[in-house]
Amino acid sequence: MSRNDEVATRLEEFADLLEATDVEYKPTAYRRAAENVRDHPAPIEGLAADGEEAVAEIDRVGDAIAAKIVEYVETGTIEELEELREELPVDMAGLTAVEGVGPKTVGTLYDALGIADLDELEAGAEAGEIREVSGFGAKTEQNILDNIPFARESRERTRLGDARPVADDALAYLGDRDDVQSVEVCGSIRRWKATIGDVDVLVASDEREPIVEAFTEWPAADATIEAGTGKASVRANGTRVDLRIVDPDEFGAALQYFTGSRAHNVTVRNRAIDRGLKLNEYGLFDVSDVEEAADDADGADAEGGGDAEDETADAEDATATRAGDRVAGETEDGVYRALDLDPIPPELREDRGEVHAAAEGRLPVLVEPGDLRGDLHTHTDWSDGGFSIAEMATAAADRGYDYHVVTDHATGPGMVGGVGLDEDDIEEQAAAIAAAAEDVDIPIFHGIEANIDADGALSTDPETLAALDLVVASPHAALGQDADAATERLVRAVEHPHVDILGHPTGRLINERPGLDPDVEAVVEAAAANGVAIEVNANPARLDADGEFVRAAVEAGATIAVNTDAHAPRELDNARYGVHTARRGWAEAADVLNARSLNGLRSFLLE
Ligand code: DGT
Ligand code: CA
Ligand code: CA
Ligand code: ZN
Repeated sequence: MSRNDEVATRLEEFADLLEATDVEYKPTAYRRAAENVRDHPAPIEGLAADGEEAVAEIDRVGDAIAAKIVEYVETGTIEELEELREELPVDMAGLTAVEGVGPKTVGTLYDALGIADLDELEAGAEAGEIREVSGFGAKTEQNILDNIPFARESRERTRLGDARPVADDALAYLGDRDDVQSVEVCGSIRRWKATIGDVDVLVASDEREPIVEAFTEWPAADATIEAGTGKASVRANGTRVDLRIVDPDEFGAALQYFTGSRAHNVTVRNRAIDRGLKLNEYGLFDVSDVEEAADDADGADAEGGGDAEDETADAEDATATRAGDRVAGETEDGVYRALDLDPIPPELREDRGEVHAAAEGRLPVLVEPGDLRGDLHTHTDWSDGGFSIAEMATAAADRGYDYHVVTDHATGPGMVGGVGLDEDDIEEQAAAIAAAAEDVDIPIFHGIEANIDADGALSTDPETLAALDLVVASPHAALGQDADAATERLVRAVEHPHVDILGHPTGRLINERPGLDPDVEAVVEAAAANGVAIEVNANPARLDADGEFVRAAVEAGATIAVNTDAHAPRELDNARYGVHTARRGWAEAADVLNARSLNGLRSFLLE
């Protein structure tokens, strides 16, 4: 975290505490100032050293706030903030992570019930105390209770889109070194899970110390959490990054072990045991000739799983865990092959039948980023995008795409501030697209992102939709409705005669709101029956549909569309997050609409 981020976070805390104690206007001023401090190009500590006037040069930062910033940079605290914290000693960030709980609610519940953190909030709701507080009721109380688990998790896990650039940076930094033979990420980030507990990095080398030292000096690292021999952890961009260094001939086994998931590893390890082999982070060993002591440890290993295993591994000395004749371990593929398995792509390693499929030689040939031929859901400055039709389409052509689809927002629920296009705007845009197409090397299709109302109707006229090349229909409002209503809504939208793609089906925002919880089977069956593609929205805040949804869709015979929903040219780069999410759902290129050629896309749209 830069000092600017740190100061901004303090100002935001200030704003929350003021709001909780019912102060008006000031919270907004603090939040605006925080935003501008965070985005300010110059380091705040430099400005603070020049005095309050220099700090007050930042837009929206007045004299009072500038004085507090200087106080913070000089002393590490802000007296007034300390006083507010004493007045309201609560875990503000934790409590406000609960959907529907804002700073005001936190203040009210603290005054009435002394609730200071998530555990106390949960206990208060379970005991029926919250419904008794004026302004609250049984329904609010139940909502709070329902949203607590999501809030807990969102506090602990980082979005893939925030963690992956950090991982890529670590790979480039370590990969540049002569003493590093191989470097790879492992853990959940290699499996491309939507959220990441920590980033795991594995290095193959004969060296230890110089690499650990370099890692703690990695420019992206804000702090060192621990540094040992062959192991270190740092914090970068708010995420923990674990480094392990192993000998080159054990790299494959370590990669397999530390990629997980745990459930996948248990199934693979049991397969090894069935064959008289032993699999651990050092290699795959034939232990048929090794004496009983090692067998015992092995047994505990297999049954214990999870955390117990850490202790087992630590308790055993390194020679014992390497006991037996090594049959594989240098490469990960070699480990799988020695177990009579086809190598299993990391995205599939969730113990959902992939080991069985690998044994039978029927793993899917997963879609790859290079398979995409175009993007079917993008925005321009006609709605809330920041760039023109020609700029977006040119960016698509520059990426090597064969076609581009513009799908600006239509008016409807969830579209605030006149962002969406009405029927007249859409007609006008058709002419603008035709004009832009003259200067761009690839065909531009005219689509729309229509809104799915709470009851499943679309908020744009059927005649207007009929005239368009492509219709993405997405839910944007009423995302808290119950499961049955959500299922009915999405099925009805999919049955609409003009809909081609169901956009971000649940409307979830990762770590922010859970979104709709429909009966996925019903939705994907309707999609397959009506020739509607299920979108994997590649925006890293969404990744919606998720891997499980995709898997259900693929199994039902529905088509998948991997779209970025880009509002700017650089957001077309998010496509990889969508492709890897589709891979988590076992999707092959043949399942993906925009992996098809221009003619393939045309015939799908005409069907
Ligand atoms: P995360 O970080 O919570 O998103 O999830 P992972 O899967 O990255 O988990 P992490 O970082 O705790 O460990 C990375 C991988 O290493 C994990 O997927 C499996 C493996 N692993 C680590 N510790 C153990 C253990 O004690 N037992 C087993 N079986 N595997 C472990
Ligand atoms: Ca991890
Ligand atoms: Ca880890
Ligand atoms: Zn969109």
